[in-house]
Amino acid sequence: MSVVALAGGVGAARFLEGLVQVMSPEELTVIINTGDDMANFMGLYISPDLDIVTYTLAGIVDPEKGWGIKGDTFHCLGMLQQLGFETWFQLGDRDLGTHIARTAMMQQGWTLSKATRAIRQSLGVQCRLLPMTDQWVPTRIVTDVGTQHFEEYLVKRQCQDIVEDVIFDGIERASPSPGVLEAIQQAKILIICPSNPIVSIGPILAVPGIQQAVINAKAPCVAISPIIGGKPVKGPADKLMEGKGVEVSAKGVAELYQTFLDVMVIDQKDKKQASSIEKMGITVSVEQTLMSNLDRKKRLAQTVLDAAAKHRAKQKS
Ligand code: FO1
Repeated sequence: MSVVALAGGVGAARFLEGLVQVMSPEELTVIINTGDDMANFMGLYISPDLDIVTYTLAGIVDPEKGWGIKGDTFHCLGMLQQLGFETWFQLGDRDLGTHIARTAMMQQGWTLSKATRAIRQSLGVQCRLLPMTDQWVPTRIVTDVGTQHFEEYLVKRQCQDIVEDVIFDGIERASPSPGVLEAIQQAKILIICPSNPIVSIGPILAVPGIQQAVINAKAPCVAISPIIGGKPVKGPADKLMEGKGVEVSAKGVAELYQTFLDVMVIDQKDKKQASSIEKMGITVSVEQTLMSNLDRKKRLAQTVLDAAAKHRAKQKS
């Protein structure tokens, strides 16, 4: 039963942690956002969402932050600070090992896809992790104080600036990385993880060919709303949705996905939005979507698989 999930960072990774407990990981392909990537951060190629998903599924992610490596030290960063380098992006010593390895592989001519596969295999992650594209397509946030890389907006400036627009720089020249379109076409279930719809799922769908593949896919497509009670569980999804003129609600997310979405899993807090989402032709499943522990993650994942199976059975009847 091949399952394909579109994923961004922390929220998606937490959901995937439950998913790989309720299905065999070898049958799971995760297509991951690379719009957060920094191609030359102190000489390193940094890919935050690839690492968040890889570390989480490898069981080594820092559980509180949701990124970086549990128990990591920051001696290298301390020295860089002493040498006058900017250290707003907290790269731990073990985490730096990954960035150095990936940068070295890519300098030897490996694609991001090939480097990602080598890293996840070394860390014992059994499911397939595919960057959305092998080209660098940085997400840039247009704000009232100028245009900045997404990580600068999020981490360096702590989301203090007003979002006027979001640009996926160079995305029109990008192509899906090897295996992405085939995985979507052959999938039995497509899952849109609970990630920021604008800067995590948005870039993936903006890579030429991917959104159309999702629309054309035979598989039922199920999304979990990343917005609960009008607020994101974590991160700036509200600020980015407002910046793009999208209602900050489960319904607003459903509108962004309505060209391909079959089922939307929303939280009990948002059950009154079910009817307006159903009017878009999307089946709604009202659940406990806050993933506060592994058991909740597993149950949510099972709910998603069951909802997809139910939708497919309905399609056949
Ligand atoms: N997020 C922060 O808020 N502060 C950081 O210093 C930080 C460092 C960092 C290092 C590696 C990595 O893979 C992710 C990191 N993140 C950090 C998370 C990242 O900024 C975002 O959470 C993702 O890019 C969005 O999904």
